[in-house]
Amino acid sequence: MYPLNGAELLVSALENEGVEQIFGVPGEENLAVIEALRLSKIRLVVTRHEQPAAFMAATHGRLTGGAGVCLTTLGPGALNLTTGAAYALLGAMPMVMLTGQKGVLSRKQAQFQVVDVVSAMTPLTKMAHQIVSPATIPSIVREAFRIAQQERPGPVHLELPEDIAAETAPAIPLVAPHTIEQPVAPPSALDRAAELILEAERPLVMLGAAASRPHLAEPLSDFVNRVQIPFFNTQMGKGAVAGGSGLYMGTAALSERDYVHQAIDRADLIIAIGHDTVEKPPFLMGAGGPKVLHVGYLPATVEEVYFPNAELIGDVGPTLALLADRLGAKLQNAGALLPLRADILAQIAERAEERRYPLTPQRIVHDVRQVMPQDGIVCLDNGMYKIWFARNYRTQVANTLLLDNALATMGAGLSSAMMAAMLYPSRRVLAVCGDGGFMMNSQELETAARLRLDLVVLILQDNAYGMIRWKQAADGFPDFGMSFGNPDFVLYAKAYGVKGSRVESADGLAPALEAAFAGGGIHLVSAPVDYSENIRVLIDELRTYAATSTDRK
Ligand SMILES: Cc1ncc(C[n+]2csc(CCOP(=O)(O)OP(=O)(O)O)c2C)c(N)n1
Ligand SMILES: [Mg+2]
Repeated sequence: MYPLNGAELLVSALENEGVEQIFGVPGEENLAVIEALRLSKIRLVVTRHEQPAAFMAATHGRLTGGAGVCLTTLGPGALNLTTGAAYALLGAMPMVMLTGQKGVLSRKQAQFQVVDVVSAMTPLTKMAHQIVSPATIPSIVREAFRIAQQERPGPVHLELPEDIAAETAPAIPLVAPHTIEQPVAPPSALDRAAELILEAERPLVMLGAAASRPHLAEPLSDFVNRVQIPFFNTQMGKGAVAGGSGLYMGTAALSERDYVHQAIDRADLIIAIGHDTVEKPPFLMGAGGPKVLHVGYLPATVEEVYFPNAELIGDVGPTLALLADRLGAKLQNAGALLPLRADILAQIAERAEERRYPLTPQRIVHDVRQVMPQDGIVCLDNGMYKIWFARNYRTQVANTLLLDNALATMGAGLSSAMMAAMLYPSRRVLAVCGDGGFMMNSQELETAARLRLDLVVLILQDNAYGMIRWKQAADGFPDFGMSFGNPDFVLYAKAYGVKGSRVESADGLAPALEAAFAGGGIHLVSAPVDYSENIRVLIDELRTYAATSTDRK
């Protein structure tokens, strides 16, 4: 084996971490790493822009808990990772980003393409570090993965200058990873939390973003089923407990005044499990509202709209099991808010089967649910439909509705779906994108086709930045600056050598999706959407409901 150069040592350290694939774009400064990858067990997946490489790596981290890896050259390539870094940082997704750099020991090309990438990455990562000697590679790579993967997970950046990549490395052993168990909450905190819950007359569980960590699905479901307290979730906490369970009260896609807030406003205690305030607030904490018990791996961040009254900090799964032991049969009021459930869910389900063309968002969500099996994965880009999916789509299995309510960037939907399709080739995977967000990274259709993925992409066409048009109207501004034209998506698909079809009637969406999945490969389905429902339901109807609901309190 020895002697290895810096690039080869880096790649063997990545193999040592169990890395199976790396997403990225080549450049002169990472050629040695690419050569080392060619000779390794790791697969190099070339993408058509660096941003989607980061989105894919981050989604690998999100779905598996193991850091995904992306690779770029220096300067322009590295800077194209910044949005992906922010996506992983806010979304708590473990990722390791590797970038090249000109030599540090001599600079034969002076400042050509040189920018201070480590400084640019510092505020966007948990750690950003330049490797200055091959001898440090085994420990720094282990450290990078440890930091990326441990709570709160996120991105790490390592820069490998080309001269260090080429330098002969000393024979330094790699550092073997090992399992680390997190501590559980101490008995005093568990007693206090149990007391709060037992005193509550109308308790409600909230599942936040951290509840979707891949290993938490079982312990969370156990906890909710043992204590029988009804629950709602934030957008990113969706699916953490089977949504079909009789305790599901809804998803807080808006911060206030939605139907689910009937339960939230009446609760006197919210047990917020894994809430991460990177999400748009699921409710606005304030004087006179419910008390909040924060349960998490880390203490709560204190915000104007979130300042818990008590905290239970530790490994969430085992901590919740200990909490449930303490509650046992003593819990009298667990189901106090359950009578509200039927009404909330009925309001949400309204108009789900309406035959209107262009299609209503409610009908789109309904029809997608029809064609997706329980374990099928829907990956959203960012646009108006995200609110409708978060609110109306019911999940039975953890991490089957992937959305970004943290950075909320456009352009990540297709990449996240590609990663899901790579990880779970036997499950149906659907990307849902607006016509704006899809076109931000649509070039990755070529990557998806090259990878021979099975993937359906639903494009919702309103020829506009629909979500901002909705906000603009809601704020009383005239309609301006929101519209654009589109390519013919069926022809566009064809140009990439993938299939495409158009939905042309109210009843056409479900069969089009069904046929697309049945046909296999990549299939683009474009459907026109009628967004007049945005104002009708999410503004007018909810305003009327809020005005009358004070009487019902
Ligand atoms: C990269 C990025 N740019 C701008 C925004 C602001 N933004 C949020 S939603 C949205 C409109 C999305 O349009 P589209 O993808 O067509 O979805 P629609 O709302 O029309 O369904 C915009 C511009 C954003 N979130 N991310
Ligand atoms: Mg649009």
